[in-house]
Amino acid sequence: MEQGVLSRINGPDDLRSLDRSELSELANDIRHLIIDTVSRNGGHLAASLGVVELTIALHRVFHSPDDKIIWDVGHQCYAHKILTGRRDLFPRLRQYGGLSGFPKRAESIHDAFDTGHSSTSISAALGMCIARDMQGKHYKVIAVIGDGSLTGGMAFEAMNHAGDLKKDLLVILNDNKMSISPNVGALSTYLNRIISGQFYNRMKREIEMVLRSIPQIGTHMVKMAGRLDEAIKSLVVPGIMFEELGFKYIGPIPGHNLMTLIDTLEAVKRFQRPVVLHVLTQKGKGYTPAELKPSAYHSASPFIVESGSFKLQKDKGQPSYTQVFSQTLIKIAQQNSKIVGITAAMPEGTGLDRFAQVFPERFFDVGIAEQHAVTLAAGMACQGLRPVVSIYSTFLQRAYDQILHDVCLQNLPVIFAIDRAGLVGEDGPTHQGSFDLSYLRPMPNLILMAPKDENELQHMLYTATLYEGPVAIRYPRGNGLGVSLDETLSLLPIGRGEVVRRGEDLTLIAIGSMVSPAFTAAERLADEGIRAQVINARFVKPLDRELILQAARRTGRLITIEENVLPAGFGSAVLELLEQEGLWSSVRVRRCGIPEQFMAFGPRRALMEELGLSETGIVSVARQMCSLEESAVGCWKEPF
Ligand SMILES: Cc1ncc(C[n+]2csc(CCOP(=O)(O)OP(=O)(O)O)c2C)c(N)n1
Repeated sequence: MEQGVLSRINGPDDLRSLDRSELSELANDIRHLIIDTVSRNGGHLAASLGVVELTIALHRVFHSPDDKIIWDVGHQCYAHKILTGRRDLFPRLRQYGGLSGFPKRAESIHDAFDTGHSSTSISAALGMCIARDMQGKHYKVIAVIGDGSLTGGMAFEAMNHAGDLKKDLLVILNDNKMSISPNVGALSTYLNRIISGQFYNRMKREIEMVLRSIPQIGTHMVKMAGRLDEAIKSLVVPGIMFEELGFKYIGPIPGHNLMTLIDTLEAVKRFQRPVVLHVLTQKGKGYTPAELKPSAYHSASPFIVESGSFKLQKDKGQPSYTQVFSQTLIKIAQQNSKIVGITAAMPEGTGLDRFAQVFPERFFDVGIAEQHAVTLAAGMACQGLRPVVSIYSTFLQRAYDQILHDVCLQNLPVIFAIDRAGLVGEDGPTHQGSFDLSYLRPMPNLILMAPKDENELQHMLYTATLYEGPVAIRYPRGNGLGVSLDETLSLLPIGRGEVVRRGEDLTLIAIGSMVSPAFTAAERLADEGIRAQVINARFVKPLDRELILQAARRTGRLITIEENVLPAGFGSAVLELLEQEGLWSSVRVRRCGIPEQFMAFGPRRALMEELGLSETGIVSVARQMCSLEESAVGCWKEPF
């Protein structure tokens, strides 16, 4: 691909040697490379296109890697990667073994901090400022945070602390009015008022009203207000909220004007105190389809550049788990007026956008605030509502204590619909949903289940809405199996699994997404003369003790299969059960799952194959288990 000015940039130093007049050409080249690559590999297009000029300006004015630039969430870091020596690797963005879609310290010295989950940048930046000052060093630290990510509580916790410590810290508020969907909440309204100048006008009106209400002298004072105008202006600076938190507020400035950005950053660089620079950008800037539909191009699948149409039509073929969750919830909510839906800034991703269309008054988007979402649900449940909180597995990690302390401890009927559980693929280790069974399993009172297909998901959701306590249902990213969906929803007995295939030689006990490959594996094993029983466990807690113990006693060999890390996961629960029943030495157990490691990025199918979480992998473990035993080589019992 022809790269023009960009072909001369092998690192940030080269950028500083460019003539100012060449910078907008550079911005064009970067945009082309980003659009071309994401159209083929998929990725976070809209956010990255929105900060091309800001990134150029930052690297022109500051000196990475000495100065530290921390990208909140990190999904907007593509231009940063291109400018910091990774231009030629960029076509392998998000490819197995290629460049990560997020900042990675292990990938480059210019990536100051690993990000992926939102609202962490100011805390990390402040930590670096403290370290810098303690070590007597003099570099600059810059956190770039979006208006969406600023809705996360952690960002405020960090600002509260930073304003107090008065460190030399620059926070760039990249305000494009969007989270993934349009940003929500009072803070977003406040930022909009700053942008439109309404904030100052409203404050001025309110001050005038107060003056007028003062008997006799008030009207006279209002007449003098012209003279007071300047005084009022300085009282109600647009970023008063940031000023009150101890930051100097500068802005808002236009975020696609390179000269303004560079000049402002040069000026701001001289401050040695906490500063918020408010920069206005447009999501998707420079690619019309993304400008028009920023949400659709937030995390884009591959598309055709000329038309903007996506190569994989998301709505074709069998419905996704998310769609089935969404339509089932609407169906249930039509009968049950207590149901409310809660999302933390992911209405489209979780499918709750459709619920919001049908029940706008029963839908709550709380912003990127998973902790608040969960405790909000707890409060609602206390007062008789039946909240369904839908959050991706990886982001629910944020709300651990809220699930434990605010929901489970009080045994409140909150339903957690955990989407993207298991491996998610190209977004990589920050986004893999591989820990939820382990982090939820120890929580008393919680019912934890995973459906074998999209039809069972319907019944699980229905069952959860009738249960008088907390329930979590985890289901994977992507399409269901294409099974038919029962018209009538039925109540599943809590803690009961099912035998989906009979066999005498060994038992495959699978949970959720692993039931289908376990079943196919058993069919293949039958061709080789190995008779495998297959159990769909349905519940991780409570376990179907009776069914599992029966299988253990009858076949003497168990293989547990889960799309979750092995420590503290489903297989561990089965081992604990065997230990409790004194069976651990007489039953041979092999656990299949994700090892205790952060899974790299790559196509989900390839990652699953690599881990042996596929029909072929299961067949080979079963074969080994049987043949090794026959030759008396060893025992497949996993050590505790
Ligand atoms: C804790 C957490 N929850 C949810 C997400 C999913 N997510 C990724 S980007 C994003 C929106 C971020 O909005 P903003 O900070 O304004 O950045 P923009 O994409 O608009 O540039 C969300 C909700 C996340 N990364 N982390």
